[in-house]
Amino acid sequence: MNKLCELLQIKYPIIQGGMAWVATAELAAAVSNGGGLGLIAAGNAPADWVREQIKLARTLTDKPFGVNVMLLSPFVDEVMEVIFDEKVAVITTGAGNPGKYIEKLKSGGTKVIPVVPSVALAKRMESVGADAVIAEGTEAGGHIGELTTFVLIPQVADVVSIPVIAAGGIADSRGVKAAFALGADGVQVGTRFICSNECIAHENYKAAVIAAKDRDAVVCGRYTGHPVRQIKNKLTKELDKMEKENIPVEEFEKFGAGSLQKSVIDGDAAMGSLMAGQIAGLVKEIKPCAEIIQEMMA
Ligand code: TUI
Repeated sequence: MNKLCELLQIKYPIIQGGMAWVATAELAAAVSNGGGLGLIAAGNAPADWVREQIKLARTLTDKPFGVNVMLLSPFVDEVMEVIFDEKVAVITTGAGNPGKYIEKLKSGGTKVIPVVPSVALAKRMESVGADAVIAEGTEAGGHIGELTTFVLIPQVADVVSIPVIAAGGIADSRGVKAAFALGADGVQVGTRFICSNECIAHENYKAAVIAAKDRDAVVCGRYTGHPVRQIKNKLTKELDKMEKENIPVEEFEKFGAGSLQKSVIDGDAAMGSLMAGQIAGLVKEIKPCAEIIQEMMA
């Protein structure tokens, strides 16, 4: 049996990316019901919201699912408490080092799978008890690292013995095959699941992903130290202008704050942040999660 499927007790080695606002209990349950691992994205949400979503997901699926924790969230400590209390099967983490939470989570039976943008962090995570790592290339959407999936996966696979999950640029069966050829034990898929029937994102957001061409998912805010990949629109043009003019980072971040909710919930495709990976260019239609998974495993 595949190492990742065995670890997570799932049918297919596909896990869903943690996408703030987009990845609710509905999406998580649909991916898990399709045989992958669905995740609720905690994003910057308060702990009570996360608890409600976990309870909702339990009414929608009897399969394992997880929570994605964004480590820069102001509520991260409370969210970790909820995850411990609710005995969530697995968490993935992003935008930081989850080391200080691992021991307690594992004592409660929660598996911990950090996203790592480098070989060094992959090794460190294995040494502090991570159950697997997600090696995420710069092709991914949202907050990204520097290295491409193609160079990161084999280098991480060479130095850790825990399962390696490839992320960034994977949206069909060719991407899955390539990831396995590079040494991965599984894949994480984000952008492709935005365009699923079960995803609650506004139809304008899904339409923007479908309309995106190969070079449309651009990076903004490199100068802040927290670069974010999103689909080109009025917002990214204004952010690029602010970056060129060297506007203070706090002002830049204040300007972008709340823009993800604008796109995902309000459907504002001009001034909302349309976070998506480079592979958006390959996504052409909206389908049920189970079909997306079947096609990727074909
Ligand atoms: O986290 C993501 N994607 C995200 S988080 C997010 S919310 C946000 N928005 C603006 C700025 C910052 C965050 C939107 N999309 N993907 C996983 C990921 N993790 N990408 C990169 C990293 C990462 C970076 C540094 C993981 C660990 C890390 O470690 C630094 C350290 O502490 O050693």
